[in-house]
Amino acid sequence: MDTIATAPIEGQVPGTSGLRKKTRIFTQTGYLENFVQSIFNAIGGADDKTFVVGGDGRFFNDTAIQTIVKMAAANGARKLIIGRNGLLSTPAASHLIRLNKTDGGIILSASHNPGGIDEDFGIKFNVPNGGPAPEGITGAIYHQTTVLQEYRIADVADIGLSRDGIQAVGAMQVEIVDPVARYHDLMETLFDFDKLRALFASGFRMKFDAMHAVTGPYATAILEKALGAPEGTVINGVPLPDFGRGHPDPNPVWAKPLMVLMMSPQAPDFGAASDGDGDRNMVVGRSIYVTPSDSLAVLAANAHLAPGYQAGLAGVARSMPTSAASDRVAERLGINSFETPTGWKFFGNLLDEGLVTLCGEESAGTGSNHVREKDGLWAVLLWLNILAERRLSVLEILNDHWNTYGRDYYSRHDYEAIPIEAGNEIMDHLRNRLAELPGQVHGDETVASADEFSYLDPVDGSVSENQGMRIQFESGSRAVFRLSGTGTEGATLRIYLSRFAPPGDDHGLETQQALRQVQQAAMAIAAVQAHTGRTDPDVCT
Ligand code: VG1
Ligand code: CO
Repeated sequence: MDTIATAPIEGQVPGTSGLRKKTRIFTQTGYLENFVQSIFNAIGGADDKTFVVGGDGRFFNDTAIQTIVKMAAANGARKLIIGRNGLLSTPAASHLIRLNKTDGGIILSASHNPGGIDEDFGIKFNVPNGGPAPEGITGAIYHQTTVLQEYRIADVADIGLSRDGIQAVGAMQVEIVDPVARYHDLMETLFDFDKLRALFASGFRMKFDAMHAVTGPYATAILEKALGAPEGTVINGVPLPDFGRGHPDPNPVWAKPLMVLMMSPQAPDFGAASDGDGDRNMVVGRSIYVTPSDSLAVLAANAHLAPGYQAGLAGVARSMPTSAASDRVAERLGINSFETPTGWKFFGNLLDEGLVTLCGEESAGTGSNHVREKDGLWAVLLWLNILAERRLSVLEILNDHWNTYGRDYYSRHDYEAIPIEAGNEIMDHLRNRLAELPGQVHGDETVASADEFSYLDPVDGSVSENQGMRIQFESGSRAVFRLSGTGTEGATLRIYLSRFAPPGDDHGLETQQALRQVQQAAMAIAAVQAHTGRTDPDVCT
């Protein structure tokens, strides 16, 4: 074992979902090592502990895993459970942590950010409940990075990652496992696989775009092999270190070819995509894109049709910028609903306490109490189970939903890579004017209320402040402003827009058209053009 002297490295601050940086930063000597040692230090050492380790297969994944193996051994860990070839989707890692009752896990991913030597890399620590470390722990990890003086690493050869089974690294055991098998078992307990097989046998057709990311093997094993969907149902199914030079973000912009197919006369019945690490999902029907906020609401309203949820739901939680569509369902069902800050770590306590069963975010994340991460393929299977039971098209299901609950028109506008100062100025400027905004008229909108969201966790009493500016208009529309916590270049301003059309209203408007009025008011209030020179967003989802 070697103890290597090091010094704190600036800026190792975990964001919304772990530490994300340019790959070239992560590959600098000591960068990964410092952060991994800081994780171990923050949790009281790794001695005699067991961890799950895996990642989304992006460039540097395997090298990073070899480093983590040597560091875990030198820090006295008892055992590591690693996905074959270093691959584990984020939800599968969460499941393995829970199933094996480990002391946590280390997940290597920058999720929806592109991969490669000139792109992004990331690392995060998950706690024993299988979920992302809460702020108390990420804060402790960051503190460790600022005082670190040494790290421990065993001077041993690389291990083999390609063959399942147990091997020894000094006194530590390493078990290489099939990344898909246990996850597949779990899905079988939640969904009616016979019914899904019958659905595909009856001629139902879908395309699942794995975006050359980690979900390919999971989707192929479950959709094609277990459920009998025709070969070719899963496209871009082989994980690649650079995601085929794509941007593994399942939204209408980055999953464009799938969108084009689904809007064409050749469209199959159902389309779906997932992100780099498999925790996000996009759902699209023939000629209809389902916003993630609507998807959460539809899943909440119909989950009882799947065996795993037939007893009903305890409640539904959504992140604050997500539309209120799921609140309306919870209200009608008479179950709990919660509004949390952005990031899956805030759902953990609610799930652990049994206060909610489903959770979701507007950024294409949906999940349940089966793991403690959002889960892309799970959401797709739940949709399929609902479609198999209801025998309606996606469009019919949405129309029915909107007729019952009303429609929340929704879109997120991202202004990417703006100067960090400009991003901060916009937020400061908004914060300073919150008190004077109510009553102001901007274009056709009048501000009803304005505040900065902060969250009091009802389970552990922790408070998370500065979680975004909310502006509610008298029309019922809403605009929310946040700075992204996952980017690696400058700042990304996210403007979340929504407008409610009650049952009976026109639900057939084009989304951006429906939101134009609130968008113009939002741009004026935040003075986006004055601060950034930008008039249009880079990405609208
Ligand atoms: C984004 C999303 C957020 C999500 C996070 C991690 O964060 O908005 O909803 O939880 O990514 O998702 P931010 O801070 O950039 O807005 V994943 O799939 O990238 O781990
Ligand atoms: Co992800």
